[in-house]
Amino acid sequence: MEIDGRLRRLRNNSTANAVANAIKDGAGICIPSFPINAATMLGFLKDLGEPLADYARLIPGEISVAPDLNVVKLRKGPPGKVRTHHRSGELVPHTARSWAKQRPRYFAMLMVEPGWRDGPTHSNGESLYVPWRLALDRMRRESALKFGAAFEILMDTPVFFEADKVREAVNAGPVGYQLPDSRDELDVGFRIKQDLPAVLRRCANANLLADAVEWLQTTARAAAMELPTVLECGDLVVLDNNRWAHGRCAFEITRNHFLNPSLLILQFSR
Ligand SMILES: O=C(O)CCC(=O)C(=O)O
Ligand SMILES: [Fe+2]
Repeated sequence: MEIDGRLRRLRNNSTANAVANAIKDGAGICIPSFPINAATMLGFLKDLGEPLADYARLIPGEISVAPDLNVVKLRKGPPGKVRTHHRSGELVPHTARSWAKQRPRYFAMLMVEPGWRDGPTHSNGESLYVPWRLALDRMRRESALKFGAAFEILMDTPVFFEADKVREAVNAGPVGYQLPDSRDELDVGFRIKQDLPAVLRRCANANLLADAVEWLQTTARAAAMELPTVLECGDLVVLDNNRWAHGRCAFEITRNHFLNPSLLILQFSR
């Protein structure tokens, strides 16, 4: 199992089965030079599972570019319609559909247009990927005692929270959960929204959980920032959405009145 957080690069003629096996092995996958075509992407990924509906469709007033795909970052749309799905600020490590009852097993993203990349490191919208296990291991090394208490809170405290805009049935279990094919005691899943610590601090009696989530997330962030991933056009990333967190560094949104053309499409699969 790769615990250094680096993505394993597979050839672009790899089968979905090869991807599933590598993911089972613990790896996060990157397939370079994948065709920039929504139908090809969905056709390839549907062998991994049934795609969950694009959540843009669950947001009133949002437009959907292709069925089952969620387009992020920025793109000049039709006149008068500029999509700004994500703010330019950093996205700290999180998991997809963390709030939802029906959670995707895999998370995939295809880089279409990376936008400006000539800023200092950590300011070009570089992608961040990290297995939660790597963060847990660092936390345990930092303090076994503190880790024991935090891990118990993460694994045992039931909690529910909502997405910012999407409204769908919510999950009411703990943020950490056992996996049927777990390899060791740190090989568990997490459902964590990027701003979860702040959300929890607004709830009654959730401060200890907020502290534990914050420790996990800041440790994951620090680890991911050591290895920011600069995605090239055509890089297709596929992750186990229980075991791996994803995020993104901040980026410049406009320059001389021009919008950063960066665009990335995502797909979720059960
Ligand atoms: O913008 C990105 O690189 C990632 C976006 C993301 O994490 C999300 O939409 O959930
Ligand atoms: Fe995300």
